[in-house]
Amino acid sequence: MQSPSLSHKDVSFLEGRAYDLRRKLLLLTGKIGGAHIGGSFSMMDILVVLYHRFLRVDPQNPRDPERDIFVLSKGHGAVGYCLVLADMGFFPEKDLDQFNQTGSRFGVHPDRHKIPGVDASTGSLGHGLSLSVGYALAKRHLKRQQRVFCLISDGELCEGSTWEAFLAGAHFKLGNLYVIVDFNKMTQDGSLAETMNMEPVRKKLESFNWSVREIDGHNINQIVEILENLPEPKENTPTVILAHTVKGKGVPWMENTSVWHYGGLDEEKEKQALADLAHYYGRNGK
Ligand SMILES: Cc1ncc(C[n+]2csc(CCOP(=O)(O)OP(=O)(O)O)c2C)c(N)n1
Repeated sequence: MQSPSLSHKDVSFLEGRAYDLRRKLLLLTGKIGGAHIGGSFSMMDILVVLYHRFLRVDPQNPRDPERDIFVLSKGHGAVGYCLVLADMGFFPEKDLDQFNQTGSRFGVHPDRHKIPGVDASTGSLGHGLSLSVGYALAKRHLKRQQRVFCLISDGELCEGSTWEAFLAGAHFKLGNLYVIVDFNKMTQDGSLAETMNMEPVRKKLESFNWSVREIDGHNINQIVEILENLPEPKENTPTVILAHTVKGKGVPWMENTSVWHYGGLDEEKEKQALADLAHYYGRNGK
């Protein structure tokens, strides 16, 4: 279904950004020797829509006290996240040539003290949601209407601290807290079902008194629609969106496998990946 506020031109713009950023990530991977491709590709469409249409952030004033907060709890997705931040103008894209290189401000995980636009230093899985609860409590205490978004991986559902934070979010009635689960059903070592079966995830979250919604996390229309219809921050129930995604989305041989959780690309593989991505987007190599 097409969101009423979204024209075909808007959809093709957003899809274009997602394609371009996936492409840049493949090129960067070749350049720097390796990167977390799988989990960056699974969350890419969500990040593009969030940043281009919803988050109230100002690349010229990254610490604007009136901004919405975004916490990438799955910090290993930093390479994809930083490409989105560069695309938004938080820093020059060229700087990312130093990603994860010795002495660079861009480590494999994001550092809020070094990267403009990053609100939380993450990478040790299972902590971003607790940080977000703190942010949401603080905004409420200050009577500010900003929203706090937190993107977690499904692997983080295996962390006890994540569930403590879900408990706290409901207990403190944090309607200004919106969690998106990048639900790609894959971890670093295999499927989530094999690693730690978390089903039924929806029922578990509902029993923690969160409002639960589900979308296809690669469908631009669905992402826009769900974000457009979020409850107001003044409400009493926090929201969690289960975004069904595919690890490695866009390059068929990287999809649904933990092999491409982190990987490098030689010249031949890079060429193949770029061609397959272009084919997926119907771009014929452009
Ligand atoms: C506390 C902690 N334990 C282990 C790791 C190492 N690690 C990095 S990514 C990952 C799991 C990847 O799966 P998931 O979290 O579902 O991420 P996604 O599939 O979205 O990339 C692990 C275990 C870590 N970063 N933090």
